Amino acid sequence: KILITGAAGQIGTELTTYLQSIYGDDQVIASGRHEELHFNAIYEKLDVLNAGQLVEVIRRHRVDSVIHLAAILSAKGESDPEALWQINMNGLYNVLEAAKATSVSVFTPSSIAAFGPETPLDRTPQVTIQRPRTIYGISKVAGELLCDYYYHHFDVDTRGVRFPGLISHEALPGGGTTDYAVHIFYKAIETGGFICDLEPKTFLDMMYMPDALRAIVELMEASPTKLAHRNAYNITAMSFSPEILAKEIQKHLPNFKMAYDINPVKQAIADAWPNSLDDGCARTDWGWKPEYDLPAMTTHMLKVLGAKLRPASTP
Ligand code: VAH
Repeated sequence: KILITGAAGQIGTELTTYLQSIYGDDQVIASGRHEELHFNAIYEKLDVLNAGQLVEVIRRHRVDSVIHLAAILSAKGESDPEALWQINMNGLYNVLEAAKATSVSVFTPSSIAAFGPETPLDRTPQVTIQRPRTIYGISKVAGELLCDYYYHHFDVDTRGVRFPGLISHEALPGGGTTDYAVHIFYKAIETGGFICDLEPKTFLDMMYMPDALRAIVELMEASPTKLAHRNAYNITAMSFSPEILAKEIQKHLPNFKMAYDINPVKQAIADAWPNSLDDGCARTDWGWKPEYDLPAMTTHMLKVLGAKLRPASTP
């Protein structure tokens, strides 16, 4: 059985449903700090800072894999570094200690945020300089190293990927630097315009949520003998800038208007992140291959949200 922490988050919301469709509802235990979930799943109110509760839930449900998603994201972390360190590091430490005690495997995502200004930003290699300057990025590098430590020293089966910005239409992201690439779709349909908080030519790696969910399952199911790396594999699907995304949306909504009001904190973070990742190791070791490019993702996002949201009143 699979335990998901942070199951009400942007990834967790869709991952819960996706894993239920693959393994069956009774094989997936969603968990989070909220009292309840707003969708159908076996649910445990669980604080990842409560180590004893983690072990109890794992034992009671006979969990054998934990997908640890509970975390604070980059931009929100800069406004409260102490809270981020508590959740992102002590939460992960508790999950790894629980895994050591119960022999469960652990998937936890890293991020393109694990790279910094000294990292080669184009075709960023799998193994390279990692000196991020955000507390989020620092927690991601420390998390990668801690997960590798538990693999090498305690034989805990830890695996992870470095996610790029994730685009989805179910749960909104919770305070990331790449959030503009999600909100733009909602605003394009609701108001016909969007005020972007990153500069027009800011290139960032991005991925559509269906590809991200499949990557988690494919890595978790990969034979250990194929994994030259553990924490964490570079993976990407596309790289674009706000102005390129706006042009792609205008192919569907010709009247869509893009404006800019730069958020200096997010811009500084984005400028230190890669423009494009080299995900060759993931492709070679466990057959990673994205299915959604920018046109396909844009078409699908506008189709799903167009059906869900009230379109902009026609002028
Ligand atoms: C963030 N969406 O912006 C997250 C992610 C690669 C970005 O880590 O913080």
